Amino acid sequence: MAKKKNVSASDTNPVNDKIVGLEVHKEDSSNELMTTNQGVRINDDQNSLKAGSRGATLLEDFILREKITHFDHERIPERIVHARGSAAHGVFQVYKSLAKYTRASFLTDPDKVTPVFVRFSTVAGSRGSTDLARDVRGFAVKFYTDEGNFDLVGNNMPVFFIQDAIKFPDLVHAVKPEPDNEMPQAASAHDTFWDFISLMPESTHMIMWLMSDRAIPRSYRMMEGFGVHTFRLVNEKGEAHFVKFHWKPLLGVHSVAWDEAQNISGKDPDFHRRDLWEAIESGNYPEWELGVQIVPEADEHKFEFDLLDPTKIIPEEIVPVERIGKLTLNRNPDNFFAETEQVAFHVGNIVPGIDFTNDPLLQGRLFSYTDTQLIRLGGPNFHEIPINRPVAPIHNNQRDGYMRQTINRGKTSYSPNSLGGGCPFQAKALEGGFASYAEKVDARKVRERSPSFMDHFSQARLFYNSQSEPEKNHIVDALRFELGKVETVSVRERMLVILAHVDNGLANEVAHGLGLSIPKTLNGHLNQSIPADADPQSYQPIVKEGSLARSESLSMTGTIKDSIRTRKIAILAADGVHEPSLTLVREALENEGAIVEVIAPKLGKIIAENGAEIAVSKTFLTGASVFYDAVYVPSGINSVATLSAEPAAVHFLNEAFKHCKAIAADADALQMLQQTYFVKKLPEDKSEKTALREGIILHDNTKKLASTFIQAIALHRFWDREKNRKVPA
Ligand code: HDD
Repeated sequence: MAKKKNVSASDTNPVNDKIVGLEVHKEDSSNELMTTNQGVRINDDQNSLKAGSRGATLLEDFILREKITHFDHERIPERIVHARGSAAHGVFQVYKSLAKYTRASFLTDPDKVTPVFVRFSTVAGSRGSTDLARDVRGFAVKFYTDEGNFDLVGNNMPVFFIQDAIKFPDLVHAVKPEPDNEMPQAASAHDTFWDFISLMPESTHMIMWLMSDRAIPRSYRMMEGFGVHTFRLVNEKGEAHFVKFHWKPLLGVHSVAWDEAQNISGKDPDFHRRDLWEAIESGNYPEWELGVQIVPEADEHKFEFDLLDPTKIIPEEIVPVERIGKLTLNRNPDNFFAETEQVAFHVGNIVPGIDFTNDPLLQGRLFSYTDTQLIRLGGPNFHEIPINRPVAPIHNNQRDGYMRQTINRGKTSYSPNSLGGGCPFQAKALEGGFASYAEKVDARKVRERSPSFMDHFSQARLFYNSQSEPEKNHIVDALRFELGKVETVSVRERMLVILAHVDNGLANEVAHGLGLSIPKTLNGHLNQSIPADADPQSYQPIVKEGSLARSESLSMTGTIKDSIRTRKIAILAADGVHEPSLTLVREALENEGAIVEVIAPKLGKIIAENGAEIAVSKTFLTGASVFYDAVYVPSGINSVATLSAEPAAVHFLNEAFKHCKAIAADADALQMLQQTYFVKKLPEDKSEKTALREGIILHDNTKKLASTFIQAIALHRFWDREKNRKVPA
């Protein structure tokens, strides 16, 4: 049990109870002889057993049969949603005891280091689809606490599309590739998705998030996570508080541009997977703080939205997020299938001190996750798969079933029993036994939606109004793109009506791009999700203004922008480069924790002006500007001349400009920039202020260039560049 600090998050070879537990299941073939699954040594793995060297293969070849049979069964069904994912091991540690709110041991003992396994994912695409799809990202954390597994199965957006789990299959059918032709892959930009959304106004708030840049993160390491639902924390005395869980990345929240995302999807569909893997391999352990918004039970009805409605946030201005602990990912899995693919999360995996609420989306999820693992992992013993085992011991009377691993001893597998001495004993609350929060329930059974769930637009508007100008433009562009791909005009029009309920300006801009105008009246009701015998009026959205005009934390503008740690920077160079400049800038960047790669016309080495040899990381064929956060062109007459004549190098710069990245060049490298289309936009003065406004750093003093460049990269992107929207590359 992980009671004491047996690991520090920054250990290079971290070991914790879960890692030790996994160890016994590991196999390593180094220096071993090959065997069958029965342990028989194999003498020839190249040829099947035949009747003569040109004869038919013999059925008795048990080596061939075993190998092919296993191969034929190597695939399991992919997850119906969140099929595409990447995961890592890590640890969680709380800063100070939360005993006031919860009895969960991993939240009350600051000395306790709890092993975790975290899986990030996209939602709609298949296992092999691109990481850079416009989509929600899953953020699922399995805490192997000493009181059992707690799974926080969240997303990188704090709200959801629907309010009731009964609509989940409809939502997923609508967003998945269309059933007749299985198109498009990993994309919501198609008719069925928007048809459904346009009939379900409750999805409007989530749509704002999905159309924002949050849906195209720069890295899993640079996105927030949210538990979405309101949960309960329950303390030793049985007192409960409502809680919303947040993950706050220590590298800030950053996204790529949509055009960049589409480019990356072609050039490296594994971009996020690779980024996570490489960060951990290089010791740049991703970190998040766990935040909680806590609401006393007595305040349940004090808000202008319903705490049980998963399409609503609690604005941080109303209930601040308290940061209570840190998650560090410090170890890559050894085997993708065994760990990342077979991990089974379940929002219903809770521990004493944490409990559910009546959020109808959460309630439905409580059924779905076990059910899906039964088909996906093939039986009721998936909890025995090494990655799913708790570090807490398991003792109960469950037995047998497909692939049972545990060899339960003794005669009794029932309770009560006397033959087994009554074992295993039920645990009293004082012994850590889970007791559900005794919420009072006094109600009629009905299929209804509470009127308190019917305000679908005020928080969508709050989100939109909280965005910066560039962020708003991106939402308009995203909607024009998505609805532009929709072929049915009536669907587009219905969406315009929904958008007009959020913001007229937004709806008009989208309409303009679609060559439509916002319909004056809608044929039918806004909400088409109405029970047959209900009064349609009682299901229509309540259109009202929220009391908050803006909420800072909804925009990415104010996120952390003071570090270039783990950012990837390209240096464009060729033979004849001025080595001292290159080295000075490279070292300055690396000292700040950035990853620097030299891109040249060919692989191998380049010979600098002073004869120094510089190793090349990528060529213009294998590297592309979309893989980097910024680019630097050092001086050196021959190098600059070669690059200026290289269309791929010029394209590299043009594209970096288009995607609003920091670009630095030695004054002597100006010839190179003169080949670009943005030459006319080069800043006239070389002051630091201008450089940090424009994101273009031209300097004859390389030291000054380096320091300004570092500040510029930390700013992430210079979105204002998009004001002039003519940005070909
Ligand atoms: Fe779900 C997977 C997150 C609503 C049914 N969900 C899944 C995963 C995440 C989420 C992160 C991937 C876990 C992993 O990496 O293995 N899901 C959410 C969030 C939701 C949500 C944040 C709303 C707040 N989900 C939701 C509903 C249902 C499901 C309403 C069904 C009623 N989700 C599933 C599932 C999946 C799943 C079908 C697919 C694979 C799996 O569970 O293990 O059961």
